[in-house]
Amino acid sequence: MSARKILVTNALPYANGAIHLGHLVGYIQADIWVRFQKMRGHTVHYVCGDDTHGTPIMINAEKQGMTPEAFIAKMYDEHVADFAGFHIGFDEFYTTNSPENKELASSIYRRLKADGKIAVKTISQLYDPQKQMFLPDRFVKGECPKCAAKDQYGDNCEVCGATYAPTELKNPFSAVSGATPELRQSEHYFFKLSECGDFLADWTRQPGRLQKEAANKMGEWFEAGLQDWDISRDAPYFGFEIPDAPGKYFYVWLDAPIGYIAATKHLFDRIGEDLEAYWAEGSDAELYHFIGKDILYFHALFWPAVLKYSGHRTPTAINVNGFLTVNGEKMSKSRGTFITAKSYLDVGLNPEWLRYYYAAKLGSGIEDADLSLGDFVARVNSDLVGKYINIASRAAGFIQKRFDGKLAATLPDSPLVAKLQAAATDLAAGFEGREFSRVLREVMALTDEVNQYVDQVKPWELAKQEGRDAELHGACSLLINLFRLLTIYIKPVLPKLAADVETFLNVAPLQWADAGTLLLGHAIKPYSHLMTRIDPKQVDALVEANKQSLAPAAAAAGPQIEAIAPTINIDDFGKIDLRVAKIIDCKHVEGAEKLLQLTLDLGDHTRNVFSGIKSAYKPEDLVGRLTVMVANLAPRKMKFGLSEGMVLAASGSEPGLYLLSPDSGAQPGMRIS
Ligand code: B3M
Ligand code: ZN
Repeated sequence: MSARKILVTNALPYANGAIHLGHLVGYIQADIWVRFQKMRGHTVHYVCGDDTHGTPIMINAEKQGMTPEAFIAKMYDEHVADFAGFHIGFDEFYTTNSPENKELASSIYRRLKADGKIAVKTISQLYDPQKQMFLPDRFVKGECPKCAAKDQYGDNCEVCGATYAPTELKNPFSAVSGATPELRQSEHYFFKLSECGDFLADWTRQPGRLQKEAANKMGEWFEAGLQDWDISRDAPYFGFEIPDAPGKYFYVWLDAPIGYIAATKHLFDRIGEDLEAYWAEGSDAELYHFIGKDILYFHALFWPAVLKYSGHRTPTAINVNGFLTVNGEKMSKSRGTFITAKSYLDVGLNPEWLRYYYAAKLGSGIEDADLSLGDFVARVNSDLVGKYINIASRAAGFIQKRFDGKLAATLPDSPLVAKLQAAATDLAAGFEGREFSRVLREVMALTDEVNQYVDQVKPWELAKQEGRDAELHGACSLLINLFRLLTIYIKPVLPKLAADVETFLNVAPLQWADAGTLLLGHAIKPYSHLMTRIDPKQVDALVEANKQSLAPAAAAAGPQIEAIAPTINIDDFGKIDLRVAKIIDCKHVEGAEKLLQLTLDLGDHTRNVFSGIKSAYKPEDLVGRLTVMVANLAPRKMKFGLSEGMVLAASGSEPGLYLLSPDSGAQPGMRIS
């Protein structure tokens, strides 16, 4: 098999937040695939880096009283530590805020412009007069134009699901300063994606380019028609200024994927590899981007077109992974399942337990993966400790104590050697195709067969019987060899464990081809414990830590107090009829991520109200409580039914929603004034 030249990237994590277990699905998947390819002897470069530009980072840095550069430097160190903690073996983890990326973004822009792919258009956008900055959609808030729900983002309503332009919001306000935004015009620079349809249609049709689900999604986007892409943002903006366009900056998503090239350049300058051999048009190297399904649009439309029309090669394939759910639900801060990578490591959980569990869930498709915490404990303890480690622990002691640490020169006849060696081909195909769940199922089936041999041959019985040392030596040497073969097959998933086994076996780092050989008459090292079982209490501690871990962070950073709304007079206030209401029933709303359905008792009648407080409350915890509602709000027809009022809850800049409760003694129907 000829050695391949392979470049692999993962999505560049925003330098705006901690790495969480959801992020790790894609990183662990790519890392397993890279490790497998390196075991096969291919030349593989694995690059990534922090995605550092844009308004959110600029605003967050300001909130923390830091320069953006200092803010992203701190986040960089945290991300590097998190990935190292999970054995994500990047050859280069760089940053988009780098001189290489600045130079590359400018030169790519210039080539697109020379190719006539850049247009300048004047657009209207909401502007914050107080902060003197244009506001991205997510930084404008207001009342939903469809259902009048308050405090909705500028692009979609979380209560009724409507999507709209920020200019359609009622009573809009800047999420940065609270000021009322003004509509202003500004020149923007566009990449003419609308002229790239034929190339992109052909590019996506190439076999192996995209998974089926991704290709179908592309079809929908082609159907909808490709729109030119606004690649500029006005000052103030943390990013790279566009050449010959003072005050105009590259939109973060223009220079982010160019960060893949910049990270490659930074690595290749260090190791003396040729950048053009991997990134120039006509390159024979393979290029794979591993990404989450939420950023497919950028990677399967904008990015290949930008590469193509700036004289670069295009990706060989885009490998998309689904999202993570925990215990069957979206990760949730209130349930403590929005778990950061650091908190997983801090409670002492072995990162390879998670690597194994994710791999056992991952196939080549884009399905979401569920981390069922109970199953996680059971599966890791059963598969890794109960089955795989068990083989070595049953044999190693006898080799050490009875045979001076030396394996037998010949092995007893057993079909298992041939079977496990023959599995290498099919398992390699499984790893190549990212069918990790199938690979591990097959490896565990082989492990079961080896354990059946252990139960048949019973080394511990043989050891007690006179004159059966040769049999004991042969059986234990066979088991150690079978254990070595299994280790080769799970090494991409469990690199640290495999390294410990290599030390125990006293062998050089195992490569895939080593499955064709055996250890005969070979001296091994004393066996030491290779992996402990998961203690369920550690997982409980992890969930608890994540319920609390967000509160101290908020306390440390200090909640940001929202600006007081514009002044009203007492008559305005008098129009609002606030009442004490008793929650007499409360249910989840099928298909709504944020809503609970409340039945409220107002003394002489009941009301049906939908409320966006699901993230903070379980229905069973609310029944029987008194709360405060706006009783004379016009009923709202929503996606899930008619909502006859609104309950009041407090919220701030940090996560958390707090339902208002009147003092004890108040009765349903009482008016509040
Ligand atoms: N930072 C979004 C994300 O973290 C973005 C990826 C950039 S990859 C060039 O999912
Ligand atoms: Zn709405």
